[in-house]
Amino acid sequence: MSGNHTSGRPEIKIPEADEGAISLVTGLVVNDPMPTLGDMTAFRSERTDDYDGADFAIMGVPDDLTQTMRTGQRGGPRAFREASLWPAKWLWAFDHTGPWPWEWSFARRHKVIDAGDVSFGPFDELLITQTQTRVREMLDAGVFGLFVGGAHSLPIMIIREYFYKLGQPLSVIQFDAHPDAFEIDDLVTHGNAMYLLNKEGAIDLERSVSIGIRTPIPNYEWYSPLRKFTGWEVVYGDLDALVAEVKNIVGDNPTYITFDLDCLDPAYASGVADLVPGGPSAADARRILYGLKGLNVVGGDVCELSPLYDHDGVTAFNAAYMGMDILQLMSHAKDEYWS
Ligand SMILES: [Mn+2]
Repeated sequence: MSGNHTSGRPEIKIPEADEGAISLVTGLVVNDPMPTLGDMTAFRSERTDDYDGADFAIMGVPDDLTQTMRTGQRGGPRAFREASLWPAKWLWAFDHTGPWPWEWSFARRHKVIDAGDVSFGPFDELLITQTQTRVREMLDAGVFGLFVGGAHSLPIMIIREYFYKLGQPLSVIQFDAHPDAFEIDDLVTHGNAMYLLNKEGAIDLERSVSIGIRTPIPNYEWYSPLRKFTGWEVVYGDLDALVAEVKNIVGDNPTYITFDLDCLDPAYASGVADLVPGGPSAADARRILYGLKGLNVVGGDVCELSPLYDHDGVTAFNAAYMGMDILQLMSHAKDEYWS
């Protein structure tokens, strides 16, 4: 290298825009780069631990220590963040509408932050204490969360804290192939959330539902009040009637949506721990979620995403869209119930 030739090089002309940048691909003026560019925060939200002024936060819990089937869910939050950049472009693209089929964008209407991941050691119970501590901080700041798993033990730790904070049992809408009702008292596992939360008084089973169940339903007396929609009721049934029944059961109670991705038929979600054919399509699941608009949704999670088994990344994409839909429900509920 010798000499300096910069004096002779042509000027680079940058396209002008009133706001944001111009996408050189679409020609649209957008505030957001293409999904393949930039930092991987959830839905392009700001990565910060500062809850000041925030309405909603997304938090990852990269745990598969509590998983007994196929593992790899510790990679779930990262895969979710990357996939979330695709629906994110629709959150920021237009003023007049939200991402299909929603009327507005939760990200434009409310302040949403990416609160990062819960941190814990590889072998110890810090998973539980650290997760509950961080959820407690979030709720004490007046912020509601979308949580990304991680194994489906996640709702145990989160709904506990919602119960303490709100001071009343929550309604749960559980999307799942499995009841998660094993009577295991002393362990936080991916298979006993409904049992433990009911035992602790944190959920109101008579005002809760499970959707997509297709493994044996235990004959426990405590479990009988819960309305359980089987996989086939979802696949072959009338979804409008299903949605109406769910809304009737839940009413206006503070509601937490826990979405175990194995609720989806394995055709739409290979990247999970325990696959059971006979579940709804991604389209049917999104139709149900959209139908729940108007419920008092205060939080939710998307669990069991294991990138190790996720062919084409389609499970992660579906996880991101289900997560977006849950945040849209929270955005509607915020305006209706919590403003
Ligand atoms: Mn499950």
